[in-house]
Amino acid sequence: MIPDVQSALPAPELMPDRVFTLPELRYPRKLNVAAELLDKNADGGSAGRPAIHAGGGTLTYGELQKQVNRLCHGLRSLGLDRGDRVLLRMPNVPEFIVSWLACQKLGIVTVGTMPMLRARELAYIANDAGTKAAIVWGGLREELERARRETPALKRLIVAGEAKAGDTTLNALMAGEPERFTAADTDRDELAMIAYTSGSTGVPKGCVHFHRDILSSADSYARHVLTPSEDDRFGGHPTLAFTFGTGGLLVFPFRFGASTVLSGPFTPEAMLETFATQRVTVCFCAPTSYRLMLQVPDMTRRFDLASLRLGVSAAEPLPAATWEEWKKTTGVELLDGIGSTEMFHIFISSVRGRVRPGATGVPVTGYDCRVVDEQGREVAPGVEGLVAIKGPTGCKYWRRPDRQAEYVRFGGWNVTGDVYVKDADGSFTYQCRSDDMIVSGGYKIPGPEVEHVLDEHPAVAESAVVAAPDRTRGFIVKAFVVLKAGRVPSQELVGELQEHVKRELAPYKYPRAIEFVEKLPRTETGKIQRYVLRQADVLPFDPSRRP
Ligand code: 3UK
Repeated sequence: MIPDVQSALPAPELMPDRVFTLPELRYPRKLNVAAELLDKNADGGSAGRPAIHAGGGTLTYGELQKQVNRLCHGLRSLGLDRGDRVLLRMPNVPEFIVSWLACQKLGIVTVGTMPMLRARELAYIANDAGTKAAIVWGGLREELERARRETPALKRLIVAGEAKAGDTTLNALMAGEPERFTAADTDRDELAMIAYTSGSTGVPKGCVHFHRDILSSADSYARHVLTPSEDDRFGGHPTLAFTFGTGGLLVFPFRFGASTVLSGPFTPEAMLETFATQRVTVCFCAPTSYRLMLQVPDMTRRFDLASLRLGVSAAEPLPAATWEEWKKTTGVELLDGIGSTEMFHIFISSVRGRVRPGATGVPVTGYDCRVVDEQGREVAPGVEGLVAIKGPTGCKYWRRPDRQAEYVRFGGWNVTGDVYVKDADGSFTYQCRSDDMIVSGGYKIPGPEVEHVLDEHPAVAESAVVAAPDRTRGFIVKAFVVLKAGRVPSQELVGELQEHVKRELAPYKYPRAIEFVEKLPRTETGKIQRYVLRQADVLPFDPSRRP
């Protein structure tokens, strides 16, 4: 392991217990995720089979391998090599996959970033991960360029897609390079990627995944729950930078010699159109997106969904009503699954033919899950508690020993912060989050982060942000705002505050509802009482305070 990397990982006593009892999870000591996902297919008789469908074209495993190998040489010619961190900022385009695989093949650690992130969020991630270079999509360069003023170590930008004169482009790096490259002989527990999660307090945390963690998720969850074949076509909207997407749209299809269908920004019609025309067989979406698709008039008459054999639903709870309506409308079963950035992917999932709508499901083969109290003792069936997980993947925060102990507790168990009930039949039902994280449309929005940005606005004295129930999105972000003396509530000010948040943070974090209040409810010790706000039982703004 690379020295500066070793010190950034949790101390051994804070490491999660990792369990590799399934025979398919016993990997050799030397293991490279790109060799497993790409070379095994391209050199193993599948060179002519499709790997990526995008923009009307198809890239075979053989073609993909050549591009990846050329980029490996190109990246090395820039001095980038094993152990370096490279930031990826791209939408779901083939270049993302080519870059990701080339980095993995070299032993470079990929740091995927959500396309919607703003400069301040990107700067934090680039500095925290110590990224030396970034591969950025031309259309997404602006926020990264703004971030660069604060990221001295980020020396190089490599531009994919539309470029400007003087750019180092991905194409130029690949041009003329040899088409063969032997994967680095990485250790199975060598860093492969750092995935950032917002966490409930608003300071992003990097979750480290080793080469074998990524494959383990494919060989437990995908292998046993999705039972994929070479003929499957995986599709959906999660960004490739989110581990839900990295798994569903890259790792899982390639692990089984299947193909991935990449599509543009999500709209319900565009997603259905992709499912129909690209003959997607397994799709990955958040419940909110399934609900939005169900609202499309004449959905099944306009879009032929006959190819679809199952749909994965994750990132937020899937209500029984959404499951039933999707089944009634399309005939396809949705498989709810809870996963996290820390665990790489899904660890509790519904099982085909045995779905209990409303329940998340049962532990994925290879994972052990239980519901425990604050001391880590298992509670009785039917009793609420924290869900705790052990399996082949686990939480390893990058340079965050303080937060590590919150996730990995009770002797190596991963504790996600979700409250669950385990029923007598062994199925797990989600109840709520145990912290201030707001889950809206599958996005994770830390209340305190939004408060912090609202409080920077000149009109705001203080604010508190909570989750308010919403029919489509599950929950929305709602802000209670106390204005500074002399400032008056207005619809314009609501718009101004919303714009302010959208400018400073990923736009999905903005408060869709804002209520102006006289003061925030607090405990005697001064803590904001968010449960009071969730019941919206607060003093409204008093107009007599007008200047
Ligand atoms: C919540 C769910 C109820 C839960 C993710 C699949 O969502 C993913 O990762 P994040 O790090 O968030 C993790 C948190 O999201 N959650 C996710 N799925 C469900 N709550 N039912 C669900 N089915 O609070 C969890 O702790 O953004 C999901 C695969 C990979 C992922 N990274």
